Amino acid sequence: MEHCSYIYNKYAPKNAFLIIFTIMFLSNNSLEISYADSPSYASNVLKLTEHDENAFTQGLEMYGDRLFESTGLYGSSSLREVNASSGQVIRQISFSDDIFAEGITIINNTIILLTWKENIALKIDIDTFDVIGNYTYSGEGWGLCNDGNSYVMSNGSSEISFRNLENFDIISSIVVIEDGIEIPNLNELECVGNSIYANIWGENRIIEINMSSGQVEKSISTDSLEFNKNSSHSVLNGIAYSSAEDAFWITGKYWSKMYLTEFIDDDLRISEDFVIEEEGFLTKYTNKILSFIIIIIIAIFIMPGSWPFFSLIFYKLFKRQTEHLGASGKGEREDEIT
Ligand SMILES: [Ca+2]
Repeated sequence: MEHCSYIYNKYAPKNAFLIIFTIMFLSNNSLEISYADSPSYASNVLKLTEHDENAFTQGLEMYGDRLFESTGLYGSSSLREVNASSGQVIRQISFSDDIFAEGITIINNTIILLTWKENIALKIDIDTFDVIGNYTYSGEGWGLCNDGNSYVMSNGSSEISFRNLENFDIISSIVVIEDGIEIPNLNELECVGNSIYANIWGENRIIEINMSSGQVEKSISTDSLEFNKNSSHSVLNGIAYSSAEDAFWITGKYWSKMYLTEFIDDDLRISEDFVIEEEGFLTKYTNKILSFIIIIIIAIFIMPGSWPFFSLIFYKLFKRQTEHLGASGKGEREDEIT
């Protein structure tokens, strides 16, 4: 007993190190995949169409079966009507060089177009594209949608404001929170039911926000959609809900394609991504099984009294083998004599 106790104390720090190392090794895969608690969704492409890859897309919205897009930058800001089937621009107007167009929304046959730092929202007739009025506001303008009762606007922060349809005054606002953390850089918006969909500047994902609480209810990856790799400005920025297809048109700045997508639970995804995910799954569990075997072996070898036990086993096996060889050798010799 005293001998066993000595062995145990001698190897205790080493045992602790091995156990900690093994636990870290085992938990490595889990750390890689659990980056957020929001339910994770993926973009499943239903169809795709062409998109003007010179368009610095800032706003995208459907009105019935018609698709409208705004593009930004000083000197090249525009408003377009786009054929959703072909991606061709049906008609467009350009704005003066001092206007940097941002998000758009449409209500009562009027398009409302935000500007970045000009503190003005233009009211534009949907059929003639004539500017018929404007609103003024303070701060920057980024994304815009409406829920039928108010305008819903982002300004690049984590705050979304609800504005009066008559005069654009702020009625209320929410702060967007995901897993207890404020989410800044909210950009293009889309209002659907009681949810606001927003893409986040510089990120390949869309979040679904509870319109009342500001809580993020879904995080939808757009990693499977192809952006323009030739431009560092080619970021996701365009969400337009198509009620006829119950799906979302998605595009971005300088993207050459526009994608009609549905958002589906990651676990139910059936696509090429699913196969890749499955391979990752198998790899993950193969590693865990190997880790488990290693920890069992380590546990056996560091267990107090294991060495005398194994010595006894090896001795018995050796003795048995020697006896067996001796017996078979005698038989062979007897066969030779015969
Ligand atoms: Ca939109």
